Amino acid sequence: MEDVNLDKGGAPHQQTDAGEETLTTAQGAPISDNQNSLTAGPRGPVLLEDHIMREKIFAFDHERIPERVVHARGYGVHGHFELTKAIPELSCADIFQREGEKTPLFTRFSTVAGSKGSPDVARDVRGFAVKFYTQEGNWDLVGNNIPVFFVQDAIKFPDLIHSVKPAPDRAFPQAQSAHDNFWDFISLTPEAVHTSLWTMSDRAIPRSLRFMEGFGVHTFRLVNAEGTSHYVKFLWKPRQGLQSVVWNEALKINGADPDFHRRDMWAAIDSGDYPQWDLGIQVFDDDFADAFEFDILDATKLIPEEQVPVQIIGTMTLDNNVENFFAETEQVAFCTQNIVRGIDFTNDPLLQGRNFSYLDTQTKRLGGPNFTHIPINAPKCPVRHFQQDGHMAMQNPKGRVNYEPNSWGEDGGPRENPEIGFTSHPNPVQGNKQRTRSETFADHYSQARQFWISQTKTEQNHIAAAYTFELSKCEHERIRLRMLSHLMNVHDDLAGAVAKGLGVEDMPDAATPAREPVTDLPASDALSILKNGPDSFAGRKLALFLSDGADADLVQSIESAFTDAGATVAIVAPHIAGVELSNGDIKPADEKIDGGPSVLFDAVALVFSEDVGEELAINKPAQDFVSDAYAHAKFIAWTEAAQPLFEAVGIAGKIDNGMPEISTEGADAFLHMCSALRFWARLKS
Ligand code: HDD
Repeated sequence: MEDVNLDKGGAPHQQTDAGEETLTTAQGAPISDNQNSLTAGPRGPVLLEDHIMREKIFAFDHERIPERVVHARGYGVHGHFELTKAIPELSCADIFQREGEKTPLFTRFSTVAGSKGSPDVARDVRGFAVKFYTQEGNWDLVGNNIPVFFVQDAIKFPDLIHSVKPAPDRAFPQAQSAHDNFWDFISLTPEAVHTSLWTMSDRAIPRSLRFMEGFGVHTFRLVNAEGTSHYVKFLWKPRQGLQSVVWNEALKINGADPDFHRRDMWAAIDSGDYPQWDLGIQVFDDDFADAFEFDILDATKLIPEEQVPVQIIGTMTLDNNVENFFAETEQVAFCTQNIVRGIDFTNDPLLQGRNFSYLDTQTKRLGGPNFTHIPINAPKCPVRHFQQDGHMAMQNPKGRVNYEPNSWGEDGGPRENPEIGFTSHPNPVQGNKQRTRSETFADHYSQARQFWISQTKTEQNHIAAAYTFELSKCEHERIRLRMLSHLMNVHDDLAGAVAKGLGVEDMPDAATPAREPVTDLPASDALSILKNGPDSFAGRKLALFLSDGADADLVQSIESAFTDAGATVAIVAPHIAGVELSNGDIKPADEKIDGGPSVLFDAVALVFSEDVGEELAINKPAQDFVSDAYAHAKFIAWTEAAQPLFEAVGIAGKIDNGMPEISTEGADAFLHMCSALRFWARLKS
């Protein structure tokens, strides 16, 4: 029984599970009453003197800090990087020297356009930012789940972001690119066409943060102890395999569970199913750079893995959820300028601009220059310098010396060290000051076409459908047609499908390319999601939709087949209290049917008893559950009593090879079938 406290004469309050420690003010003074303000008499005014109430409300009023201007919605987790292949011949970075050594890290995933409270499965690029706490300083690899970017020069970034964010007059749409402003900007910025193919692909609606790749995007340098430099691209390859959802599913997930991605990450780590990514590098030299069809400084281009193979040098394991979201995920401050000895920048104009933006934005967001003192941002190696003071300074130099050089000998503090200190790679630079874009950046269509021809037919259909959806949200025909004029330079099939979807009969003239495409590039399998899926159902989630009287042996066999294989099983039932199985056992539910629609799961099994089939057939959430699973090409196992439900949603006559009737012996076969994740053949009919 909870203890209802009425002894203060004020409003009753309940104390459950009272702890031993005394509540205090921020100054450490014990508090006697946390329920009632100080008033003059029992019904009199609140006194200004109430320092306890004022302090509490003051702290509350100041709880929010500005959300990130982009990537506001994010989810961070702790983990470590283990080096599996030392590369001293390429880089003297301390983190790359000793095989088997683990470096702690913090990774934050995010969407770009939406505000902090926006839904997780918006169509958007995902941020993939990793802070490595190396023994020679923090290295931040601030990447995305898409290897290319919309614009080539940082000066265009504010326009790009303004165009995608809610329009300034009406403050909508939130977390969406499907509107005039975005497509107006993109269609007037041909360099963005390639990345727009990626964001119209299923890459932009990942099933889980665990099932997507990460890319450093820019070309960086690796520099070894002798000062020799190689170019490098960094890539993260998920050991879980790639997987995305389909658009109709994404729309429904956002309603059913706006926290779908963060919940999935939290649950995986909480249950000990730690996601892992291999860190890959593509290394190349000036000869390759000179011979490559595109400029390696152009962030709207990638280097196909077939041209420069990916070498795996280590593995990231994410194994620890944050203890406090604000302290860690919100206050973490990534800066592209945070590199370490052995890694260096290139002249990529997007990267150079970013190096200004991140430091600047953190100073604003976190209130001053001392954000490196916040534990999540503080290096885990010695930090010694003469920087001091400022808001919230927590690490000021001790003693009288706060300058350098000085003649105070051992008391003089830290000294510079050319032997181990950071030195910039001395690549020669010469040229007139000018505002210009190199001719070598001007082919905007070749890699977009390469991306298109590298996709499976299913993926191509999704891309064309996504452009059609987004452009159909543009009120102005000129914007729709202008975008179509670019797609005509990418591929006739794409332009034709989008034109058909939009109902365009008179095709516009194709856009005039800034430069004729340099080459007809071959397909690259690495660019497809479906060609790089997992080979098992591990890490995925099955919904086991049960009715009262469901066969207990069958339920048991499905549950153990899937959980033994590293998958999760959620029980969905008409009531949250659960169902009574055929053997009389009560099986509690994880979700009531209308709280657990099939869009939240990777595959579904319907295990009903004879006498409830008709009853479930008229249950609307049950109907949606089945018809969505069918429409989203999911594998559906069923027992005979599900037939009335199939009939009610019009699929009784369409049972296909992705819909096995299931018996106790069939659980393993169903599990095996589910490792293909979706039965795409269904959507072709
Ligand atoms: Fe950015 C945040 C990734 C271009 C300016 N960016 C931010 C985050 C990621 C990226 C993952 C979130 C970090 C976190 O979780 O806290 N940004 C990219 C990538 C880009 C890119 C991969 C292109 C290759 N960004 C870019 C440009 C600019 C910025 C060109 C400015 C000129 N980005 C910012 C920022 C943000 C940011 C305003 C907002 C919040 C923050 O930095 O910490 O500085």
